[in-house]
Amino acid sequence: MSHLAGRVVAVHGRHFLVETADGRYDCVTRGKKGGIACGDRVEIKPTSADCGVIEKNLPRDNLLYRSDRFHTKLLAANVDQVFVVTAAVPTPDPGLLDRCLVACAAAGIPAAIVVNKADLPETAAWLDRLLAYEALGYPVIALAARQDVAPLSERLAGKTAILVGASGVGKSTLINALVPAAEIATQDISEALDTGKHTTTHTRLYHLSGGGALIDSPGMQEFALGHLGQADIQAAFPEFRPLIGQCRFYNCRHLKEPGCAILAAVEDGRIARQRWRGYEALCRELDQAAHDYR
Ligand SMILES: Nc1nc2c(ncn2[C@@H]2O[C@H](COP(=O)(O)OP(=O)(O)OP(=O)(O)O)[C@@H](O)[C@H]2O)c(=O)[nH]1
Ligand SMILES: [Mg+2]
Ligand SMILES: [Zn+2]
Repeated sequence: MSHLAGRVVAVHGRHFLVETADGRYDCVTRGKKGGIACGDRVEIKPTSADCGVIEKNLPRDNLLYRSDRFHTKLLAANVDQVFVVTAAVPTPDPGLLDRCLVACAAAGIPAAIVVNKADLPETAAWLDRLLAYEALGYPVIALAARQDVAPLSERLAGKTAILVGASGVGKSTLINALVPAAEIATQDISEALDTGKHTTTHTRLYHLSGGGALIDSPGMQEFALGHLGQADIQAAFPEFRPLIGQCRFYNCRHLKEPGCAILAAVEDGRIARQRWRGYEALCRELDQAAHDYR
């Protein structure tokens, strides 16, 4: 059989579900290739009616991933839009949100913030905190997955988008509402059955009836960004941009240097201290990695 072009729609360990014009194939890679993500475009060689081998990974437009010193975790490839899903309950972690946004900037993928569970009274205070993000240029979309997903669906047409965020914010519930055929198990059902949480464990792409695709991803607690350099980190903070070049030292890292324009802005409140702390933490991790490497 000749080769078929397809797209990876699910990753299960070393198995990749690949969608082609000729149907879906459960594929493995030849040898120790690895490095294949949900959303990747590939060429496969079918070995039976529904199994195959990935022969070639086609060039990517982009790749969203996490990495620490030991592991690289590919989230998805060829994504047009990232929605960082948050909710006021369970208590949100602004540091995680910042890291998600940094990862998107580094991958060159537009990011928007979704606030799910708008039906909960705690949401108002969380939306207040997110006004600062709106001012930075990130769209903030508030909705309740169980009531009305129109505010999100109108932003999806024709695109490949991914939902990322902490566990329990409602990513899978949103996808079930947007893609009725998805039928992903969410936490509610399992709570009733008392069989533990129905947390998502695999990344998976679902097609939208109006064209486009939406990727569900497992909830994350942390977002390590070991692959980023100083320039990537700095460029991912839009509020720094107008001040770059105004520090006393041309190679200022904005950590504790005298005459730093960014530290001055943190001091007088033009830049949120919490955001700068996130920047500082990323710089420290970078230094630590360089130190360990020596
Ligand atoms: N009140 C309220 N609860 C919601 C809403 N959307 C989802 N939930 C609940 O939030 C819980 C978690 O939903 P999931 O969709 O499983 O969350 P998830 O983000 O996919 O979680 P992981 O797969 O672990 O990453 C479930 O009990 C949902 O019923 C909403 O709009 N309002
Ligand atoms: Mg889920
Ligand atoms: Zn500086």
